[in-house]
Amino acid sequence: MDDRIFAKPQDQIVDFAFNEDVVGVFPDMIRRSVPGYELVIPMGGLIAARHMGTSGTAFDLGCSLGASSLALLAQCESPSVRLIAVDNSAAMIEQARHNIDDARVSFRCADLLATDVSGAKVVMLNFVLQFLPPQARAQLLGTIAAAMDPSGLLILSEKVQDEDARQQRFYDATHLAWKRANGYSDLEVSQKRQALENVMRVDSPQTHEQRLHAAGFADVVQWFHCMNWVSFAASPTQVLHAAN
Ligand code: GEK
Repeated sequence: MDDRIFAKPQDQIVDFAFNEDVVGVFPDMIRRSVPGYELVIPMGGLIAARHMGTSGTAFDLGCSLGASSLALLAQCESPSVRLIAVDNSAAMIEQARHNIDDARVSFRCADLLATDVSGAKVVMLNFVLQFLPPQARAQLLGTIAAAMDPSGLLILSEKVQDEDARQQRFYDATHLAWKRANGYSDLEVSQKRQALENVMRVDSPQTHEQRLHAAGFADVVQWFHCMNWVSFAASPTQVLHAAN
């Protein structure tokens, strides 16, 4: 279904929420709003699947409709792999359950901040940290680094803000042009921006990288960057640079 959520003028813009209305249009919304989404998800799934091998447990935290889970499973034939997909939006989890018919997956409607990822070989956090309270982010990453398999893999994808104001202006202008080219009106763009203002607070790529290291991820690779969208692969031990 086409995303028309912000197409009509709204008297009062309320904070963006991952409710039933958003679930119905989510694939269209994210594809038209996030440059690189259609590359980051399958490529992240491939990186994650190579790391999983033929056994172990993966977590898709903030799974929405399960695109990252599907991308990993598509590259992984082994029946011994387990995947736990977590989202605190009941509407999202219900639809994800409906979308994914794979006995290797279990779904949890839960707060990812309270999710135990002990022993995980892979943790995927795709476009989710940006919606968490900024003060909770370092602690979450520290908990994941300490709990996961020491040679496990974290995939972290995010919207970012560039530290260089001139560069950021170029990205803003290009993103606006891209959204217009994808059929969004100026009204839709501005109403959505207002709705996200209090909900999505983004960091710079440098903040992400420093925070990953401080949290206990010794090996960090930034493998994707397109304007204000980045993705990192990170591990508590130096396994990524040694990968072949
Ligand atoms: C994808 N990863 O397609 N606990 C659990 N879920 C949460 C929490 C929380 N505390 N906070 C937010 N969420 C997906 C896309 S969307 C990104 C992720 C976007 C969930 C929220 O309900 C929503 O489904 C998801 O994080 C963010 O690869 O819409 O830009």
